[in-house]
Parts: sequence; structure tokens; C-alpha cells
Amino acid sequence: MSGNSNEVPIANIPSGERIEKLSEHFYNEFGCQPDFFARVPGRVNLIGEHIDYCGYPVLPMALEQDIIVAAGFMREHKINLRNTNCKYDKIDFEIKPYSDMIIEGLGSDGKPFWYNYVLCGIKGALEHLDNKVINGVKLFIDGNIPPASGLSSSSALVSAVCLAFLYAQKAVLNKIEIASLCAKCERYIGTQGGGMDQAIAFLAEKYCAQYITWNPLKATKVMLPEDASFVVAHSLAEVNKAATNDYNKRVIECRLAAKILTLDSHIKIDHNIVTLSQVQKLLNKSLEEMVILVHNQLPKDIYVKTEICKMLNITEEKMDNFYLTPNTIHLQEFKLKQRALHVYGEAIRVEAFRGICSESSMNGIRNGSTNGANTFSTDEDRADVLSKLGELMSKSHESLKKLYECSHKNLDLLVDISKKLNVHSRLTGAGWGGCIVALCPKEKVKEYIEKVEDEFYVKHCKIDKAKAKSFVFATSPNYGAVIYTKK
Ligand code: ADP
Ligand code: NG1
Ligand code: MG
Repeated sequence: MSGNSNEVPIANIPSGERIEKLSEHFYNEFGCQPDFFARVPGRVNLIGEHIDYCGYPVLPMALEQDIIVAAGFMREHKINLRNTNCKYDKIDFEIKPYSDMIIEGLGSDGKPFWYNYVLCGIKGALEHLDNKVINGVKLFIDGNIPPASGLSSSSALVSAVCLAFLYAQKAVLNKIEIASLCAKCERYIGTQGGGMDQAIAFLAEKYCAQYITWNPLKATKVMLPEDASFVVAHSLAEVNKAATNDYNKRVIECRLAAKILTLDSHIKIDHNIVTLSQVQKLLNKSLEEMVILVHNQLPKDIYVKTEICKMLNITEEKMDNFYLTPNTIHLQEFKLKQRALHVYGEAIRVEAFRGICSESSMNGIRNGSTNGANTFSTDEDRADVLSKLGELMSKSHESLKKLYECSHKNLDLLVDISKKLNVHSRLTGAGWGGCIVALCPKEKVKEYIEKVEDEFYVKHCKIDKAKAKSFVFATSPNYGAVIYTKK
């Protein structure tokens, strides 16, 4: 690896079947070898769901699964785009100024075209470059992150393309800058994401999760207990987040709750308040006090649009133009109490999770571990740490299911099956389908996976055992984004 540790690392092209096959695809299509590769991983969020866009810290780690883009320079200012998976159409386009790039359109399946995620990455790069392009690019994409499953395949795609395009223009960006740029440009797909996926994509490190904080963006290592293993299991329900308004509706509900919570504060209304964390700061209250405040100030289960406008002293037109997104403008009812209670509760759980990890890591060092990974003096200590972390994950799932209403019956079933096996788990990513992440003692992983295969995939989903194996896997923290090139 080379370069400053703040910059995206540049490494030699690794050998291996995946890169060789991708190069072969590239050669067969374009008649030349790729000049370089950009690799960006997917992620699993351990805890801190739906709170990044409220300004609260989250705790994800990078997966081994990734998007790899093989890239070749081209003199014409064009992009030739291909994918190793033939379900994703070939497409070529001219590079236009970013302000002329309109990213829209849904396929017959109601989802955005796959190349719209690519265009998001290109548009973001062009904006950063102020449209100064040196090279066109041939791009061949190869991905193995289960798509539309809460493991951040979309952000890996947007980020890998943005990184490849910037590298082709010889732009040097540090990890923080490019993570922020990618978070911003993925919003062109239509969802108001918070930035967690792009942050971990660039700031991840092997062997540890990251505690990610915002404004300014920062990642702090979190050493996980050595005996803990994280298992990801797919609910078999895929959901494209830009195809529905569920995600944006939650973002809006949180923003409206934030506005209303400032009303009674006797502090002059600050019109820049957008997030629930800004309100907490403004009111100078603890997270626990914010929970009480929500119960007092947002007592109703449902707030209607006209009522919210009255409370905020704004017209419906102003609400449409300044508060709502194109896909939420028609909404009449909002659940403000439930969403705000989830956010403050989940922020408390993230702090607790991180605290337990760092305390047990300190104990590990005291007990002679050299790398800060957490080892324990007794089996009881170890079981205690894992069960405390696990309980936080179970509570997170309950809150996402009941207060945030973003679970799915298959996710709930996976969580229940796990619970019966004495394993705590929760949905990970945006939800409404996708995956659970389970915390399992290392020595129980094989048995746990085996049982989940039997109980969920074979018995409930009627899938044969051999196929079931592809839907559940144990994972450990992996590297972030990298450029591979010949040196
Ligand atoms: P996720 O939770 O995986 O990020 P999203 O709904 O945000 O789910 O994004 C999923 C979309 O990303 C897919 O519908 C597809 O358009 C795109 N995508 C993901 N992986 C790939 C890939 N390997 N090649 C092309 N497009 C992909
Ligand atoms: P996924 O499930 O990968 O689409 C989304 C958001 C995150 C975060 C989580 C919920 C994007 C790109 N990602 O992730 O920012 O809010 O949901 O915690 O919008
Ligand atoms: Mg996504």
C-alpha cells in the first residue's frame, strides 16, 4: 500500500480469480486491459440504525463483499459502462456538465435503473472537479454484495464509480472528503441518506468496527470482543430504498419532530434546526431528558399536515417546498413521537455498546492482550459482555420494529428463531427487508448457522439446504476502499 493514511490507499493489483475474470471480461469487451481498479466494500451496521441522518453516531464495519470497478482511460469524453451480471444492461453516454445531468427514471420493475447509481457517482465527481475532465472512462463493474439487502450495495457502487472517475482525472482526495462527496451525490437517486454507508466504505479498517460521528465526519476505532462473531442472515425479502417513499418519510418525520421540539424551549426558534441532535444540543439536555421531552411535547400518535403547519406557523405551500421531498409531498399523516423516541433511544444504545466494547478492551489489555482485542479473565466476564451487547441489539430491533416500523415479517422471524437459540440479533441497514446481524459467541457460530439454515430457510422458506448456505455467513471487520494499479 502507498500514500498518506488520510488518502484512499493505492496498492498493486492483487492476483486471484476474481480480478483475472474481470480483466478478461474487460478485454473481451474493450480489446485492452484495464488501467486500474477501484474496490469499495459493503457494510454491516452493528448498531445505530436510522440515526445517521439525525446527526447521531453509528457503529458499522466493512464486509469482505464489495464492488470492484475495472477502469480504462479513453480520450473521448465518454463513459462506456458494462457489468459482469447480464441482468444489468450495457450503456454508453457522453460526459455532460454536472448541472445538465438529470438522474431520473424507473424501470418496469419500479426501481431506479442500475446505471442511475453510476451517474450519481459521476455527477458528484464532476461537481468536485468543476467539470474539468481529462479522460473519458471505460468501466466494467463486478459486485458480490447482495443487492437491496441493507448491506449497502448501492453506496459501494456509487462510491466505487466516483472514486474510479476521480482517479482517472488524477484528482487526489482524502478519505473524509470523498466519503462526504459520495454521501451527497448518492442523494441524487432520491433518498435523503445520512452518510453512514459512504463513511464506512472509505474509513473502515480491518479487525475493528468504527464509531462514526458527524460534523466534522470522523471515525474512531472500536475493538470488538475477541470471542464475538457477527453473522449476517438474509430475510429473502429484497427492497430497493429508492423505489418507495418509506425511507424519505422517516427522514421527514424526524426533521418535523426536531422543529416542533424547539417550539416550547423559550429559545428563539432557530430556523436552521433540522436534526434531532441539533435540538438536543440547543436545549442542552441529555438523551434521557430528550426522551421525556418527546413524551411531553409530542404526545399524539399521529399528526396531520394541517396541524403541523399550524404548530410551526407555516403555510402548506411552505411545508411542501421547504420540508418535504418530491416523493413525500402528498403525505397527510406523520408519526413524530414514535420516530423521535426511536432515535433518542437508539443513540443511547450506541453509546452503551461502544462503552461496553471499550471497557472490555481495556480489561483485555490489563489481562495481557497485546493488540487491544478483548480477552477475558473468566468465562463469566466474557458471557456477560456478549450478553450486554446482545441485549442492546435485541432492544434496537424491537424499537425498529415497533417505533420505526421498518422491519419485515421475515426479519422478525429470523430474530425470533435466533432468540430461541439464545442469540441476540437485529435488522441491519434501512430495513423493510434485507438482512439481520446476529451476535454469536465464536464457538457457537457453526451450530447457530446450521440451525438458522434448517429453521428459517429449509423449514419456513422451503429452500433446499445447499442453497440456504448462500444466504447466511459469519463476517469480521474488513478494509475500506482501495485503488489497485500497476506500479
Ligand atoms: P442496498 O441496501 O443494497 O444499498 P439499495 O436499495 O440502496 O440497497 O440499492 C440497491 C440497488 O443498487 C440495486 O437495485 C441496483 O440498482 C444497485 N446495485 C447493487 N449492486 C449492484 C451491482 N453489482 N451492479 C449493478 N447495480 C447494483
Ligand atoms: P441502506 O440499507 O444501505 O440503503 C440506509 C442509508 C443509511 C442509513 C441506513 C439506516 C443510504 C445510502 N443509506 O442504508 O444512511 O440511514 O439506511 O440506518 O441512504
Ligand atoms: Mg443503499
